[in-house]
Amino acid sequence: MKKIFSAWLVIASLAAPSAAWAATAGYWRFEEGTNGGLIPAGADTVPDSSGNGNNMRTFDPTFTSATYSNVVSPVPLRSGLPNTLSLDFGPGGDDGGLNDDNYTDGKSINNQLFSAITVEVAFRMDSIGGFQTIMGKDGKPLASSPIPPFKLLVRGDDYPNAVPNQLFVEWIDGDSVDGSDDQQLASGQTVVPDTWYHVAVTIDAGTAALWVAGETGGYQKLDQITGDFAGPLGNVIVQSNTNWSVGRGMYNNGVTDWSNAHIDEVRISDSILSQNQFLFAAVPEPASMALSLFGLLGLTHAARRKAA
Ligand SMILES: [Ca+2]
Ligand SMILES: [Ca+2]
Ligand SMILES: [Ca+2]
Repeated sequence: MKKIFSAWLVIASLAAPSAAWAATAGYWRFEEGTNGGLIPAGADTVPDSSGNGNNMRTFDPTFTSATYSNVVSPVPLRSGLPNTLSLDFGPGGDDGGLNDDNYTDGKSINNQLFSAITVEVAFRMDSIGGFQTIMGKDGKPLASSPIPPFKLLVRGDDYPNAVPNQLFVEWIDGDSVDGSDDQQLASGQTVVPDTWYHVAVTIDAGTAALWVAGETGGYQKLDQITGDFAGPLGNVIVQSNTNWSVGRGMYNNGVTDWSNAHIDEVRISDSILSQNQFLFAAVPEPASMALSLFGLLGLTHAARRKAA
């Protein structure tokens, strides 16, 4: 028994270094408010729970504040932390406009260069129609393109492949010189309202992937591309000292594409997280559960035989 225990310790310590490499750059949980309440005026009003001080703010809560809501994802967080509030963007709360956002005004994450990145967010559309950005990074890094550094949105058209209202990710990679550095991932599925989607976008120097889990089932890799994404400093997203934003995006250097959606648990990590490190404890369908259980039983059986 002791032997087995120390063997596990060795395995655990071997595994530890890679776990330590993964660091959270920013994690906005929206747990700080009260149901039905607004974001207060001023700086640092939407705290970053990563400890890195990348707090967000809203522009002016008389009209740009999302409303704290107790409508949250039915899928629990992998961390085991309770999730009680999201932010409801769009009409209602402060005013009737589609004009809510919050952003990392002047924070260090704006300048952070990622040699690998995982961007995670959960959202539930309150309505579908038009281009609606869930989160993004502001700016217009290329003279030849209106695209901001990063944008995760539900499209208002049927691009690509004639699939209406897809989840779409677009970013300008690190060695940005022209429009060919505008990279895209698409879900291939129409987003429907009143349903939670849990998204993880992973980008390193050579591969980018779009993972999505719904309200049931595990995370699924819906798209993957390969390319040359790293810039001279190793950064896989173009260098630009601009805000990360939630609730809207940018186009041609102007704020736009506001969303009517509940958005929650936004996390940016400085490495590629694996499927079993993603934010939500999305459980695979019974069929694949049975398969992995079968695999486990097989392993136990093999171990027994070895022991015997
Ligand atoms: Ca939350
Ligand atoms: Ca508003
Ligand atoms: Ca809304």
